[in-house]
Amino acid sequence: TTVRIIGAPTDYGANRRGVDMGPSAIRYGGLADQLASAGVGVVDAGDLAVPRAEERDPDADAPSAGKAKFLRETADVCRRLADEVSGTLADGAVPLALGGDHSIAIGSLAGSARDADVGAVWFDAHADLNTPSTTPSGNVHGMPLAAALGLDEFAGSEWANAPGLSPENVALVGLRSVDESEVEVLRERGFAAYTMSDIDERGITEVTEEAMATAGDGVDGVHVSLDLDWLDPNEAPGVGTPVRGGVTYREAHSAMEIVDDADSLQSMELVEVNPTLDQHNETAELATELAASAFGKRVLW
Ligand code: DIR
Ligand code: MN
Ligand code: MN
Ligand code: MN
Repeated sequence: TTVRIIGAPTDYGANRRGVDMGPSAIRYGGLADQLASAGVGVVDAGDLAVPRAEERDPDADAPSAGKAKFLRETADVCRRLADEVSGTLADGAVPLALGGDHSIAIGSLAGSARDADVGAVWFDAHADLNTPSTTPSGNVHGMPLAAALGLDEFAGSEWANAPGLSPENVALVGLRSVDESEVEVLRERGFAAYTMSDIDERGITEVTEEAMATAGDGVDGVHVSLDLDWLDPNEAPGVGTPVRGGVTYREAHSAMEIVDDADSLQSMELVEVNPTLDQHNETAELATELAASAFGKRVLW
Protein backbone atom coordinates (compact mmCIF):
# COMPACT_ATOMS: atom_id res chain seq x y z
CA THR A 1 0.00 0.00 0.00
CA THR A 2 1.13 3.52 -0.78
CA VAL A 3 -0.56 6.41 0.99
CA ARG A 4 -0.63 9.75 -0.81
CA ILE A 5 -0.99 12.77 1.49
CA ILE A 6 -2.95 15.73 0.09
CA GLY A 7 -3.17 18.90 2.19
CA ALA A 8 -6.27 21.09 1.96
CA PRO A 9 -5.51 24.09 4.19
CA THR A 10 -8.96 25.70 4.38
CA ASP A 11 -10.77 27.52 7.14
CA TYR A 12 -13.70 28.73 5.03
CA GLY A 13 -16.09 26.27 6.61
CA ALA A 14 -15.31 26.68 10.30
CA ASN A 15 -16.42 29.10 12.96
CA ARG A 16 -12.90 29.62 14.36
CA ARG A 17 -9.89 30.68 12.34
CA GLY A 18 -6.62 28.73 12.31
CA VAL A 19 -7.79 25.32 11.14
CA ASP A 20 -6.10 26.14 7.83
CA MET A 21 -2.82 25.38 9.61
CA GLY A 22 -3.95 21.80 10.15
CA PRO A 23 -1.93 20.22 7.33
CA SER A 24 1.33 21.80 8.59
CA ALA A 25 0.57 20.83 12.18
CA ILE A 26 -0.19 17.23 11.22
CA ARG A 27 2.95 16.90 9.10
CA TYR A 28 5.02 18.51 11.85
CA GLY A 29 3.33 16.11 14.28
CA GLY A 30 5.09 13.25 12.50
CA LEU A 31 2.60 11.93 9.97
CA ALA A 32 5.12 10.52 7.49
CA ASP A 33 7.08 8.65 10.18
CA GLN A 34 3.92 7.31 11.78
CA LEU A 35 2.64 6.01 8.44
CA ALA A 36 6.03 4.49 7.65
CA SER A 37 5.92 2.69 11.00
CA ALA A 38 2.60 1.20 9.86
CA GLY A 39 4.51 -0.37 6.98
CA VAL A 40 2.98 1.60 4.14
CA GLY A 41 4.72 3.66 1.49
CA VAL A 42 4.24 7.40 1.80
CA VAL A 43 4.11 10.09 -0.87
CA ASP A 44 3.36 13.71 0.00
CA ALA A 45 1.59 15.66 -2.75
CA GLY A 46 1.86 18.92 -0.79
CA ASP A 47 -0.96 21.36 -0.24
CA LEU A 48 -3.65 22.66 -2.56
CA ALA A 49 -3.40 26.41 -3.07
CA VAL A 50 -6.11 28.04 -0.99
CA PRO A 51 -6.71 31.81 -1.11
CA ARG A 52 -6.84 33.51 2.28
CA ALA A 53 -10.35 34.03 3.62
CA GLU A 54 -9.59 37.74 4.24
CA GLU A 55 -9.34 38.28 0.50
CA ARG A 56 -12.76 36.79 -0.13
CA ASP A 57 -16.36 37.76 0.40
CA PRO A 58 -18.11 35.10 2.49
CA ASP A 59 -21.47 36.03 0.97
CA ALA A 60 -20.45 36.16 -2.69
CA ASP A 61 -22.80 33.30 -3.45
CA ALA A 62 -25.47 34.38 -1.00
CA PRO A 63 -28.69 34.42 -3.04
CA SER A 64 -28.34 30.81 -4.16
CA ALA A 65 -26.40 29.59 -1.16
CA GLY A 66 -28.84 30.44 1.59
CA LYS A 67 -26.81 30.99 4.71
CA ALA A 68 -23.75 29.01 3.64
CA LYS A 69 -20.59 31.11 3.97
CA PHE A 70 -17.72 30.91 1.46
CA LEU A 71 -19.59 28.38 -0.65
CA ARG A 72 -17.89 29.51 -3.87
CA GLU A 73 -14.42 29.18 -2.35
CA THR A 74 -15.34 25.81 -0.85
CA ALA A 75 -16.55 24.60 -4.24
CA ASP A 76 -13.28 25.66 -5.86
CA VAL A 77 -11.11 23.81 -3.31
CA CYS A 78 -13.35 20.73 -3.33
CA ARG A 79 -13.27 20.42 -7.14
CA ARG A 80 -9.47 20.37 -7.05
CA LEU A 81 -9.34 18.01 -4.09
CA ALA A 82 -11.76 15.64 -5.82
CA ASP A 83 -9.46 15.54 -8.86
CA GLU A 84 -6.44 14.79 -6.64
CA VAL A 85 -8.26 12.04 -4.77
CA SER A 86 -9.62 10.44 -7.90
CA GLY A 87 -6.21 10.68 -9.61
CA THR A 88 -4.54 9.08 -6.58
CA LEU A 89 -6.95 6.15 -6.72
CA ALA A 90 -6.36 5.79 -10.45
CA ASP A 91 -2.64 5.46 -9.66
CA GLY A 92 -3.41 2.65 -7.23
CA ALA A 93 -2.56 4.62 -4.09
CA VAL A 94 -4.70 5.48 -1.07
CA PRO A 95 -5.53 9.18 -0.67
CA LEU A 96 -5.18 10.70 2.80
CA ALA A 97 -6.55 14.26 2.82
CA LEU A 98 -5.53 16.67 5.57
CA GLY A 99 -7.82 19.52 6.56
CA GLY A 100 -8.59 22.15 7.01
CA ASP A 101 -12.13 22.19 8.24
CA HIS A 102 -14.56 19.37 7.50
CA SER A 103 -15.97 21.04 4.36
CA ILE A 104 -13.07 19.44 2.47
CA ALA A 105 -14.84 16.10 2.87
CA ILE A 106 -17.16 17.21 0.07
CA GLY A 107 -14.16 17.07 -2.26
CA SER A 108 -12.67 13.86 -0.95
CA LEU A 109 -16.01 12.05 -1.15
CA ALA A 110 -16.71 13.38 -4.65
CA GLY A 111 -13.30 12.15 -5.75
CA SER A 112 -13.43 8.82 -3.96
CA ALA A 113 -16.92 8.06 -5.29
CA ARG A 114 -16.27 9.29 -8.85
CA ASP A 115 -15.42 5.94 -10.40
CA ALA A 116 -16.41 3.57 -7.61
CA ASP A 117 -19.28 2.64 -5.35
CA VAL A 118 -18.27 3.65 -1.85
CA GLY A 119 -19.58 3.74 1.67
CA ALA A 120 -18.58 6.26 4.32
CA VAL A 121 -17.91 6.06 8.04
CA TRP A 122 -18.13 9.41 9.80
CA PHE A 123 -16.24 9.55 13.11
CA ASP A 124 -17.48 12.85 14.54
CA ALA A 125 -19.30 14.43 17.48
CA HIS A 126 -21.53 16.04 14.84
CA ALA A 127 -23.68 14.67 12.03
CA ASP A 128 -22.62 17.24 9.40
CA LEU A 129 -26.02 16.87 7.72
CA ASN A 130 -27.06 20.52 7.61
CA THR A 131 -27.83 22.32 4.36
CA PRO A 132 -27.82 26.03 3.45
CA SER A 133 -31.48 26.21 4.53
CA THR A 134 -31.16 24.32 7.83
CA THR A 135 -27.74 25.51 9.03
CA PRO A 136 -27.79 27.29 12.38
CA SER A 137 -24.31 28.74 11.80
CA GLY A 138 -23.74 29.21 8.07
CA ASN A 139 -20.59 27.11 8.43
CA VAL A 140 -20.12 24.61 5.63
CA HIS A 141 -18.18 22.25 7.93
CA GLY A 142 -21.61 21.35 9.33
CA MET A 143 -22.81 20.27 5.85
CA PRO A 144 -20.39 17.94 4.04
CA LEU A 145 -22.35 14.71 4.40
CA ALA A 146 -25.55 16.45 3.24
CA ALA A 147 -23.67 17.94 0.29
CA ALA A 148 -22.20 14.63 -0.79
CA LEU A 149 -25.62 12.99 -0.59
CA GLY A 150 -27.33 15.80 -2.54
CA LEU A 151 -29.78 16.93 0.14
CA ASP A 152 -31.89 20.12 -0.27
CA GLU A 153 -30.00 22.85 -2.18
CA PHE A 154 -27.21 20.34 -2.90
CA ALA A 155 -29.50 18.19 -5.07
CA GLY A 156 -27.87 17.63 -8.45
CA SER A 157 -24.85 19.75 -7.57
CA GLU A 158 -22.11 19.24 -10.13
CA TRP A 159 -19.27 19.80 -7.64
CA ALA A 160 -20.67 18.59 -4.33
CA ASN A 161 -22.43 15.30 -4.99
CA ALA A 162 -20.52 12.05 -4.64
CA PRO A 163 -21.93 9.98 -7.51
CA GLY A 164 -21.06 6.54 -6.16
CA LEU A 165 -21.86 7.16 -2.49
CA SER A 166 -24.81 4.99 -1.52
CA PRO A 167 -26.93 6.34 1.36
CA GLU A 168 -27.47 2.81 2.70
CA ASN A 169 -23.69 2.57 3.14
CA VAL A 170 -23.34 5.60 5.43
CA ALA A 171 -22.55 5.15 9.13
CA LEU A 172 -21.98 7.86 11.74
CA VAL A 173 -20.08 7.02 14.93
CA GLY A 174 -19.76 9.01 18.15
CA LEU A 175 -22.67 11.46 17.80
CA ARG A 176 -23.34 13.78 20.74
CA SER A 177 -24.19 17.17 19.21
CA VAL A 178 -26.91 16.90 16.59
CA ASP A 179 -29.21 19.72 15.45
CA GLU A 180 -32.98 19.19 15.31
CA SER A 181 -33.02 19.32 11.51
CA GLU A 182 -30.24 16.72 11.42
CA VAL A 183 -32.21 14.41 13.70
CA GLU A 184 -35.00 14.55 11.10
CA VAL A 185 -32.61 13.61 8.30
CA LEU A 186 -31.17 10.73 10.32
CA ARG A 187 -34.66 9.46 11.09
CA GLU A 188 -35.99 9.79 7.54
CA ARG A 189 -32.97 8.43 5.71
CA GLY A 190 -32.23 5.65 8.14
CA PHE A 191 -28.44 6.05 8.17
CA ALA A 192 -26.64 3.81 10.63
CA ALA A 193 -26.09 6.31 13.44
CA TYR A 194 -24.25 5.49 16.67
CA THR A 195 -24.29 7.96 19.54
CA MET A 196 -21.88 8.01 22.46
CA SER A 197 -24.55 6.15 24.42
CA ASP A 198 -24.41 3.31 21.91
CA ILE A 199 -20.64 3.21 22.39
CA ASP A 200 -21.11 3.21 26.19
CA GLU A 201 -23.58 0.35 26.01
CA ARG A 202 -22.12 -1.83 23.28
CA GLY A 203 -18.45 -0.90 23.30
CA ILE A 204 -16.37 0.76 20.61
CA THR A 205 -15.30 -2.56 19.09
CA GLU A 206 -18.75 -3.87 18.26
CA VAL A 207 -20.02 -0.45 17.13
CA THR A 208 -17.09 0.16 14.79
CA GLU A 209 -17.23 -3.36 13.37
CA GLU A 210 -20.89 -2.87 12.58
CA ALA A 211 -20.28 0.58 11.07
CA MET A 212 -17.51 -0.72 8.81
CA ALA A 213 -19.63 -3.71 7.79
CA THR A 214 -22.62 -1.51 6.94
CA ALA A 215 -20.49 0.98 5.02
CA GLY A 216 -18.63 -1.72 3.12
CA ASP A 217 -21.58 -3.92 2.23
CA GLY A 218 -21.73 -4.45 -1.53
CA VAL A 219 -19.47 -1.51 -2.47
CA ASP A 220 -15.92 -1.23 -3.79
CA GLY A 221 -14.47 0.52 -0.73
CA VAL A 222 -15.04 2.73 2.28
CA HIS A 223 -14.14 6.37 2.87
CA VAL A 224 -13.24 7.11 6.50
CA SER A 225 -13.74 10.68 7.66
CA LEU A 226 -12.09 11.43 10.99
CA ASP A 227 -13.09 14.72 12.61
CA LEU A 228 -10.78 15.15 15.61
CA ASP A 229 -13.67 16.55 17.65
CA TRP A 230 -14.87 12.93 17.72
CA LEU A 231 -12.47 12.48 20.63
CA ASP A 232 -13.01 13.88 24.06
CA PRO A 233 -11.61 17.44 24.33
CA ASN A 234 -9.30 16.19 27.09
CA GLU A 235 -7.51 14.11 24.45
CA ALA A 236 -8.01 16.45 21.49
CA PRO A 237 -8.24 20.07 22.66
CA GLY A 238 -7.11 21.58 19.35
CA VAL A 239 -10.46 21.69 17.57
CA GLY A 240 -12.88 24.54 16.82
CA THR A 241 -16.08 22.96 18.14
CA PRO A 242 -15.17 20.72 21.10
CA VAL A 243 -17.97 18.72 22.75
CA ARG A 244 -17.51 17.00 26.08
CA GLY A 245 -18.07 13.30 26.43
CA GLY A 246 -16.18 12.01 23.39
CA VAL A 247 -14.24 8.81 22.85
CA THR A 248 -11.06 8.16 24.79
CA TYR A 249 -7.55 7.69 23.45
CA ARG A 250 -7.85 3.91 23.70
CA GLU A 251 -11.30 3.78 22.14
CA ALA A 252 -10.07 5.88 19.22
CA HIS A 253 -7.10 3.57 18.57
CA SER A 254 -9.28 0.52 18.91
CA ALA A 255 -11.72 1.91 16.34
CA MET A 256 -8.90 2.70 13.88
CA GLU A 257 -7.50 -0.81 14.28
CA ILE A 258 -10.92 -2.14 13.35
CA VAL A 259 -10.92 0.15 10.30
CA ASP A 260 -7.71 -1.59 9.23
CA ASP A 261 -9.08 -5.06 10.03
CA ALA A 262 -12.08 -4.49 7.75
CA ASP A 263 -9.67 -4.31 4.78
CA SER A 264 -11.97 -2.00 2.85
CA LEU A 265 -10.35 1.41 3.43
CA GLN A 266 -10.26 3.26 0.10
CA SER A 267 -9.65 6.85 1.21
CA MET A 268 -9.39 8.82 4.43
CA GLU A 269 -9.22 12.32 5.81
CA LEU A 270 -8.10 13.96 9.06
CA VAL A 271 -9.95 17.22 9.68
CA GLU A 272 -10.59 20.06 12.11
CA VAL A 273 -7.10 20.08 13.71
CA ASN A 274 -6.57 23.69 14.79
CA PRO A 275 -3.07 24.27 16.19
CA THR A 276 -3.97 27.77 17.44
CA LEU A 277 -6.36 26.16 19.93
CA ASP A 278 -4.11 23.21 20.77
CA GLN A 279 -1.68 22.38 23.57
CA HIS A 280 1.80 21.70 22.18
CA ASN A 281 0.40 20.24 18.94
CA GLU A 282 -0.94 17.20 20.76
CA THR A 283 -4.13 16.99 18.69
CA ALA A 284 -2.13 16.89 15.46
CA GLU A 285 0.18 14.23 16.94
CA LEU A 286 -2.83 12.20 17.98
CA ALA A 287 -4.21 12.48 14.45
CA THR A 288 -0.98 11.00 13.06
CA GLU A 289 -1.09 8.10 15.52
CA LEU A 290 -4.69 7.33 14.67
CA ALA A 291 -3.93 7.38 10.96
CA ALA A 292 -1.12 4.89 11.57
CA SER A 293 -3.52 2.56 13.38
CA ALA A 294 -6.01 2.83 10.51
CA PHE A 295 -3.26 1.88 8.06
CA GLY A 296 -2.21 -1.19 10.03
CA LYS A 297 0.27 -0.19 12.74
CA ARG A 298 0.36 -2.74 15.54
CA VAL A 299 2.47 -3.14 18.68
CA LEU A 300 3.47 -6.67 17.74
CA TRP A 301 2.51 -8.56 14.58
C1 DIR B 1 -23.37 22.61 13.84
C2 DIR B 1 -21.92 22.34 14.25
N1 DIR B 1 -24.10 21.39 13.64
C3 DIR B 1 -23.39 23.44 12.57
N2 DIR B 1 -21.28 21.47 13.35
C4 DIR B 1 -19.98 21.11 13.43
O1 DIR B 1 -22.87 24.56 12.62
O2 DIR B 1 -23.94 23.01 11.57
N3 DIR B 1 -19.49 20.20 12.68
N4 DIR B 1 -19.18 21.67 14.30
O3 DIR B 1 -18.25 19.67 12.76
MN1 MN C 1 -17.37 17.25 11.25
MN1 MN D 1 -17.38 17.67 14.46
MN1 MN E 1 -3.74 -4.45 7.31
